[in-house]
Amino acid sequence: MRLPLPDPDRPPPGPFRHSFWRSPLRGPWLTSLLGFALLIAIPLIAITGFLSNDAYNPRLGGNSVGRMLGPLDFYLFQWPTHPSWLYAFTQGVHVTIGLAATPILLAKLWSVIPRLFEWPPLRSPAHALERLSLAFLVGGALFEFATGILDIQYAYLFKFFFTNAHYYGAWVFSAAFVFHAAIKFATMRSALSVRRGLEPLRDNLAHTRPEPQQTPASDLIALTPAAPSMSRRALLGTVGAGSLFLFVQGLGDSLGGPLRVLSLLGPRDRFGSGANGFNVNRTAAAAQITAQEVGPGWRLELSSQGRSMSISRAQLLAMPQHTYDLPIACVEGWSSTQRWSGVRVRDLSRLMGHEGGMIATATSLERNGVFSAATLAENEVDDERTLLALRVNGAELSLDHGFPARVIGPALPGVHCTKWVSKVKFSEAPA
Ligand SMILES: Nc1nc2c(c(=O)[nH]1)N[C@H]1C(S)=C(S)[C@@H](COP(=O)(O)O)O[C@H]1N2
Ligand SMILES: [Mo]
Repeated sequence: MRLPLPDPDRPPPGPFRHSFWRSPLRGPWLTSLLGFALLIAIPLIAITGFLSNDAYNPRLGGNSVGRMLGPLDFYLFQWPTHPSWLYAFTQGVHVTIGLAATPILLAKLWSVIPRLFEWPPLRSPAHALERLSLAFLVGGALFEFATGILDIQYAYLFKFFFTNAHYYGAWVFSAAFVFHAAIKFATMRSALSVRRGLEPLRDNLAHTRPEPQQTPASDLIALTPAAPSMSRRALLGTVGAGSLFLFVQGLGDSLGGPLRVLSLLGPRDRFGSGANGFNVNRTAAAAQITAQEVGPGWRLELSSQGRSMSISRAQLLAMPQHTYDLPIACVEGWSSTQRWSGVRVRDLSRLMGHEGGMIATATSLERNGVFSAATLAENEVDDERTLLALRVNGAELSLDHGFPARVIGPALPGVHCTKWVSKVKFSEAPA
């Protein structure tokens, strides 16, 4: 008996038939315009994402990224400490542009959906390769956007470790994106120039027609178009308005301060009602910090190359105190600038007999957290603004913000600002 092979000229009924797709709005111009917007947005998101990996400093093993420096790690330069808002800026761009690009991405996927049902599914080895690259492109985009949005919304629906999954996903997506942009660039340019840029936006609903067919024929243009239910400018206006809304609300979250009220969809406190008057990321209760541990018996253990000493909070307060306005800038895209006071980490390293050039690992009293230890690089330790903070905004540090002592420093990713510090260990930087 012979198996019936799929007939290349007779697709099964349903979405595999070209006539199934009837929107008169689909066509190369629409897809190209959306593609053009993504061609600007995606590289910004990707570059700032890879910069975040650099700032996390994977060279300093297991540095809140859950892994050692590997061949795929983007670590090209030592993350600077100037300006102090650098990480707030790069990560704000990453998350805010990422949110704003989401409606554009969804519209772009809608515009090319007939291609998901191409018939025959695989025509030749070259065609198979192209479809595989599209699977990585679409799968990578959906995975990166979905995991990123779930993470900033604190919706940990996934069981894997976000940082690693989002990072390796970014390599897959970026590679597929570069490949796709390279092979489609000429098509995009000609689709946008044939219909003279934004000209189709002039058509109101009554004048909305399918895009003129070209040679070779475009499979995006409907063969049997339905009557339009909205014009192209209404479609793009809706996408643009959604994108603008997400941009503004993301901007409010990343700039912080009074603008935080704009973060309408963010899960974080918008009105400065947390302890010390600002947002708390993980409360002391959630981290299971006990009153006993942070009571009068608390001591800071300093260690370096086999030597160690322990000092009380009163002794820390007796050391020279310094005050700086510095942001906490979280990977989730929000930032919050406060006036921090405390002891320079550099002064602690001097106490241990070092002139500079050491790295410092701060360990928290928190036991099971992923973020219970982080290592500061040499330039971060040596910067005079890097503090073991004891006070904030002129008041005692609250338990939720890390009492008795926490790390804060210029341009540090938030995750390196360890709270409830109990140990600081100085070591030589790895070669
Ligand atoms: N011990 C400990 N320190 C921590 C964290 C944590 O969960 N545990 N979270 C980090 C992260 S991811 C950020 S963004 C900041 C948030 O500081 P805040 O809660 O004072 O706003 O603290 C950092 N320090
Ligand atoms: Mo964070």
